[in-house]
Amino acid sequence: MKKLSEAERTSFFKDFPQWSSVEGRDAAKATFTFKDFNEAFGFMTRVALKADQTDHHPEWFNVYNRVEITLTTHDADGLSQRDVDLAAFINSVLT
Ligand code: HBI
Repeated sequence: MKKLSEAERTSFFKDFPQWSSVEGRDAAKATFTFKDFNEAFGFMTRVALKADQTDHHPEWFNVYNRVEITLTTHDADGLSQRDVDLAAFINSVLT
């Protein structure tokens, strides 16, 4: 797995405005807020099944209706196309 190029990284953050870069780390983070825990966990379940299928897993943290997600590719030590694909899937689940 190779890291995104500088140009690919720039277009990722432009095309996925919910995601922002992480201080001191080649990663992207976003926070999503839902109506309640049921909706938050329903979302997490969809993302979890996708992560399992693709063998690419988010770092995430949930409190009640809030889900904080960090995407990075440990095997590449930075953002890769796999993170872009998972961010696109997350967007498709949200809309
Ligand atoms: N998930 N985010 C992320 N990054 C990885 O590099 C990764 C993963 N899930 C599984 C996985 N790598 C496997 O290829 C093994 O390294 C466990």
